[in-house]
Amino acid sequence: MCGIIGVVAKNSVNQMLYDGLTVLQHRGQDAAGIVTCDDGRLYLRKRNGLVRDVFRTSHMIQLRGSMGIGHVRYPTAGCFSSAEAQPFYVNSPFGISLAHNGNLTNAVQLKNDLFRDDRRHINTDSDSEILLNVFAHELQQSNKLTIDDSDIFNAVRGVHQRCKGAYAVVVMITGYGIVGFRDPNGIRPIVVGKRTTSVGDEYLVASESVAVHSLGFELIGDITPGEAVYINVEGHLSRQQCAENSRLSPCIFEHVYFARPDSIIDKISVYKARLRMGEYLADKILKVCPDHDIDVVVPIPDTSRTSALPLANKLGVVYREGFVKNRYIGRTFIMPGQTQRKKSVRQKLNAIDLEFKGKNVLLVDDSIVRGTTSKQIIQMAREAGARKVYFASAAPPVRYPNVYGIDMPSASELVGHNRDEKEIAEAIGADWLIYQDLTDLIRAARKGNPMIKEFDASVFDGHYITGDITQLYLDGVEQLRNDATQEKRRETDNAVIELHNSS
Ligand code: PIN
Repeated sequence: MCGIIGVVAKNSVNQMLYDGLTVLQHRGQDAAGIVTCDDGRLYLRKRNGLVRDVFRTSHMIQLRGSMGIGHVRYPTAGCFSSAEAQPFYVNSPFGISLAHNGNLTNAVQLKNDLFRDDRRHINTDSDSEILLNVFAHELQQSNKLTIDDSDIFNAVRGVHQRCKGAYAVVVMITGYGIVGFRDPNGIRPIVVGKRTTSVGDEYLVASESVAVHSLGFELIGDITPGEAVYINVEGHLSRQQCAENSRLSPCIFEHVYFARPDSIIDKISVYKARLRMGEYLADKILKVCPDHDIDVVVPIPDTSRTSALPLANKLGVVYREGFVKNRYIGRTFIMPGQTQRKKSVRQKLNAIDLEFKGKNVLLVDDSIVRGTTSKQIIQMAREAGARKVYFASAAPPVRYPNVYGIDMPSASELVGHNRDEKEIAEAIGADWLIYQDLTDLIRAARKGNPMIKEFDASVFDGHYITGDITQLYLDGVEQLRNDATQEKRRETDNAVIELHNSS
């Protein structure tokens, strides 16, 4: 998962892009980047790390201009080095920079085509570089020295014809403006905002509406599936549908966990969707277990709080914050000879024993993915003195890998893969486990916008809406994710050795 932003303003955009990326930081903490454009020149800063660590005052001063785009990246398979941080840049035609959230499912084919047919070299494993080169090639087809709106929309049309998968994209064309577009299934979110100033209109394109509001812009709305929005340097906006067959099938996992609750995606309030998830899950508990003996409902912070409260209310059971999260979790220092270890859940969460002692506790989480965290938390609840530990997941079992840009483990690492609910309960050590039904999860999201006919819920039902996902592709994903993990381990070890040698 990644966060993207683009701004065309009347004054410097560096601070706005920085602030926007900070509110989108939950979408990716692995790398950050900003490129701005001033007087036909581009200024770029991108590195691995959090927004606050990547940009120092000295970098910000360099990011000149009243137009720019930015990106925060989640670690995705194959993308670990700073060279693969976004935005990416190509110098022809015009100088184009691009930042992208999603995943192209025909990246291998495209890379081949770009080399053989378009004579373009791809220098990284990032599919954003592929997307950028496809866009650049398509724009080049206009064969003009000066381009207009229709040339840009035609280029997006070309991208839709060639690229498959999920993509929400911001592109900056040097000297022209910014383009935002979304794949024909509208899997990943992207919105547009506007601000009117005394010197004219300013526009913003971002992954989530929270960036629009927090920067003092007004939300115009979502970019629709297959649509492109072009804002030129003068601050004029034009938009056009650029795909032949578009339909809205947004990713339901945004509502489960990824998006901020204060965002509105495809007209659905993420916050309200999560409240409904809690209510519907309570209805299910009351139906399958009317004589339950739950004494207390405890959310696992943070996301599940929004669902856990209405869930407790509907059950008529007290809601208690039994876990405290450390907001200042420090970094793990790699010492020579050591491989980086993951921080344990215990360093992030601590139980308040008195909320557990002698009680039957229902822990609520937004989802169960690997089940490793859930297992440790259940153990912590027992150590805090709980009599019985029940577990409720506001989402259905995650059983299939994600191929649309969500950083999920491979199938074999999912606790829900090839296990029924009883086996999952055993694996995570719960006395009882209850999952949201998929129909209820969809109902919870859809109530916010009944016009949506279908969601991408592939991680729950294995139905990949782009229709191009074969078992062979999934096997490849499994292989890549495993290889990528190995590769990352090797890189860490090499970094440690280097550190050792240089000190
Ligand atoms: C928690 C978000 N949420 C917690 C992410 C854990 C699955 N995990 C998905 C539960 S927060 S596990 O919002 O970041 O606080 O099943 O893989 O162990």
